Amino acid sequence: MVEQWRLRAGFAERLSRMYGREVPAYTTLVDVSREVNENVLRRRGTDAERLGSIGRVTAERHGAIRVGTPRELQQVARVFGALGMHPVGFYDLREPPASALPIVSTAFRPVDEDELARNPFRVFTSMLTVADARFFDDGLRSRLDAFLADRELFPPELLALADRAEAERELSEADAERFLELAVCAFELSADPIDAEWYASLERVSAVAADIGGVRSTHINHLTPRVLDIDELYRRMTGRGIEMIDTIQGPPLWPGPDVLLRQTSFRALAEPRAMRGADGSVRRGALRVRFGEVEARGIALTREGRVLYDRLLGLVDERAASRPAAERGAVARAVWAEHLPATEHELAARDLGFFTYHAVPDRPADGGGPPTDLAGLLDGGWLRAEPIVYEDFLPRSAAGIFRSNLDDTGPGDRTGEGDGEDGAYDADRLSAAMGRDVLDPFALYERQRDRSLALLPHALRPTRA
Ligand code: OOG
Ligand code: NI
Repeated sequence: MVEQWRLRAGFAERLSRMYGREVPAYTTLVDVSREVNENVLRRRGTDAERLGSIGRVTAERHGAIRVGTPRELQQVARVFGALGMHPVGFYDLREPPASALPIVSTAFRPVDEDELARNPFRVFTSMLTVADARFFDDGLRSRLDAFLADRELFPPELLALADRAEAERELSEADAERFLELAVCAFELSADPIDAEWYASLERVSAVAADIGGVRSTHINHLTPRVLDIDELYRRMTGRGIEMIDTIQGPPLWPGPDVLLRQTSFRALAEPRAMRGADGSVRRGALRVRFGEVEARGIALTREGRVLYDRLLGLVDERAASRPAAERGAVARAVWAEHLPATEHELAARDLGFFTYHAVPDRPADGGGPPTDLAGLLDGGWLRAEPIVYEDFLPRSAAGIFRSNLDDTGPGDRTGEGDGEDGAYDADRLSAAMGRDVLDPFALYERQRDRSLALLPHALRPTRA
């Protein structure tokens, strides 16, 4: 039998092979990531593995897909459910700080520590907000509804196998093979001709809308390896002649602890696609829809830490506004140095970052009893804090990735004002639409931290965590 985590690892690996065949620059990205990771490991030794074993990091990928309706989202959730991946987090890319893309998103990923350690594959999954009157007028909306209702992204055989794998948490070798084959196929770029007029009418609203609702299938639009030194990777990719977007998104490079997520990407390449004209004739066109991205992951921030992070981003925007674009990095570093703890220790003591806590067994006895607060326990050497890696995404970076890779014209071309009732979405409505709970990422990190605290000897449990 093939266990769920092996299905997940197998899926990630096959998807990676398919993507590498079709988007050669992705293979370069994976090769360079491996080189950089090996270097970091040589340079920093076991310290390099503080946020995940090198085995995990080397195999680690995330992908992204986009679907059109709650029904399609529900179906893709069954496919990911088979792989032990659950919807975590709600990202509204229509609103600031992301803004003006007609989609809402979640990420499917494993949630248990041991499952993440076995294979952390995750997929950022977006759904078109067809009912949002700010983007789609009544005419376009009803054409979209009809088009989406008529397509089938996932064949019934795939969904039946998925349901079985989810219920039994394993499949026979033969069923696993068939399931993986069908699943990878569902995310491949289709060669079917595209209705040029229909695609263009959606493109006038948003390139994302056209990518989702203009074709009869879905596709993985990028696959992202994880790297331990993203600045070094950026230099090496540029050195190999691959044109990267101009920035690394997320926190700046600075001497303090790495937190959350830093990402960068290379632009989508124009790929040949068959386009069907109004007269039925098919010609060769080209679309830029698949790209490459790479990321470095840091420590997960607590709710309080996250509020601080978002506030600092605002501060950076404010201060950088009157300066040349090239100075943004320096501005960000200065803001960080001013406001963020420079050490992991302080990040833990101020409860800004998530850690698991462990009793220090060989602490020399010095007569005194342990203090009762977390900061005191850490300062006194009673406890050791191990960082919890951030497993999720950042809405602003996500929007940056979308934008830099689609020739989107932005919010200027919204069709109407106001958010009609039917366009409203939050985590609860997305859960209801999907028939599965969208989990709160903070609650998952808290659970992991609290489990470690519960395992501490009674005398060492801080009164407040
Ligand atoms: C998803 C973009 C978001 C990330 O890493 O933030 C994303 C998409 O382009 O569909 O993948
Ligand atoms: Ni991504």
